[in-house]
Amino acid sequence: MRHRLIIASLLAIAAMVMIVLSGRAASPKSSTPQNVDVSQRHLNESEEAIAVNPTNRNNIVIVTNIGHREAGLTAGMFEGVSFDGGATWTTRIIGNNDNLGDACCDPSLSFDEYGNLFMTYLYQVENVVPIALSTDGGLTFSVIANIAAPPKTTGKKAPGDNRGLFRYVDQPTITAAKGEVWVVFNAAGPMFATGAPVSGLGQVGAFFAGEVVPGSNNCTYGDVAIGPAGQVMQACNLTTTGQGGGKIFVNVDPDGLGPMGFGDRVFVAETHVGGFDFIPPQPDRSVDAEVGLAWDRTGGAHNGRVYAVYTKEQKNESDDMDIYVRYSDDDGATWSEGVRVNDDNTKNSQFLPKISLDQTTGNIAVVWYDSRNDLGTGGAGDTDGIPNDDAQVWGAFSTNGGTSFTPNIQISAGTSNSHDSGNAIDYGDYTGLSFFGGLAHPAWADNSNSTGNNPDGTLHQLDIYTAAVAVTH
Ligand SMILES: [Ca+2]
Ligand SMILES: [Ca+2]
Ligand SMILES: [Ca+2]
Ligand SMILES: [Ca+2]
Repeated sequence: MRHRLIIASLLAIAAMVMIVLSGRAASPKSSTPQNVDVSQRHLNESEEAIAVNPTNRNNIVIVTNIGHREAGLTAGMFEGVSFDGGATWTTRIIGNNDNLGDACCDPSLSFDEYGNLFMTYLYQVENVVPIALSTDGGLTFSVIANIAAPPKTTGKKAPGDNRGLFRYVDQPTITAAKGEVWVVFNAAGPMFATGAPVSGLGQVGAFFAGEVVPGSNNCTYGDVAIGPAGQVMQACNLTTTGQGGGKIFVNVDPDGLGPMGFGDRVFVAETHVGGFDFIPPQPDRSVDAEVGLAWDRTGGAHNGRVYAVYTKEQKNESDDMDIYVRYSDDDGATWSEGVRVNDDNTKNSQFLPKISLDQTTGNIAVVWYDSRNDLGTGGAGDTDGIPNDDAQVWGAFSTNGGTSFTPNIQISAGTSNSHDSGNAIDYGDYTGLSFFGGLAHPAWADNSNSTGNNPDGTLHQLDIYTAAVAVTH
């Protein structure tokens, strides 16, 4: 620990020297927040989850994928824990055949109002979905449940026909609030959901047997949100093969853990984004539309409004992807027109959005990877003279219930190139964002080395970066 502090101090001094020497000539706009390299680790970290503890807003936790083979590991994920608002981080590898098992990847995190930190992820081999709980702000976790395929006919919410269910599992997402915790994931075809009651710190009941979400076959990369009355919404991307198209659907369970199940699916938006839609800045993994939800439980002006963020490709296979937000005031039955969040005038790619709602204010934040500054003509946004293959991270706020968004903010100080990382999944399938108490905390994969402390140098393997972004109006 002490060595880490000394090293951090030396790095800080080195960074100041570099800033003086460079004369800040290539510095981003002054509005760009201070970037922090959380992982400072050799090899690739990507596909990150982040959560801020509502009982201690200085406690922030990040968990990400890592490359296993390159590190000589068979399993594991990267974890960073901060107790000073994200300025400094304690880091380790978790799920490397420790008490969290053989963690593959796909982490999702959620703190609840008691300070419980829930985590879900995928195992390497087993086709069950683990739920882990930390009651000490992310310093330690233990597995409290493994969600397996339910028996075929038992349980009040049992699916009718679950042949083939759990042949594989993918992309679990966990959300906790209002005395309940829910997880959704793709269970080899349809989306599957289950939840458990929560009554205090470390006080988590049993997960029910679970249910198949109606009409969700081939719908994946989902999200789940909890409303002010304890109602639950899942959203997913119905993807056809390849890049041709996608549709966003939601389903609502109106009484949460009560006896009712998820209702019929409701169409939200057409995206033109397939499950594996290739774009120049994400050329190896490709992207999906990456729908995300946020539900206002503030009791304020827009209490009960639920927001959905997603990516839309303007003309199919144009690579001109943009970020949109819609909202619903009737628990997902009807949706507003889409509001475009990115405010650039280019035809370049914006992708992998994340939304988070500050439950202390009702303001929303959206962040995404953004290639607007890569015109292939050199300069700060272009690493290689090729247009639209480099990316920065940008974001915006809405302080009026999603009616409009603020001028966009460049959040990453540097410019990254995912293909240069050699990471087979590029930046990953998603990015992280947690917005609480007026500060948005994004987490993203970055190989710009803008902070000068990525041990792999510039435009090589990815580190995980974060920043504290103050709400703007
Ligand atoms: Ca497409
Ligand atoms: Ca665009
Ligand atoms: Ca470029
Ligand atoms: Ca790294």
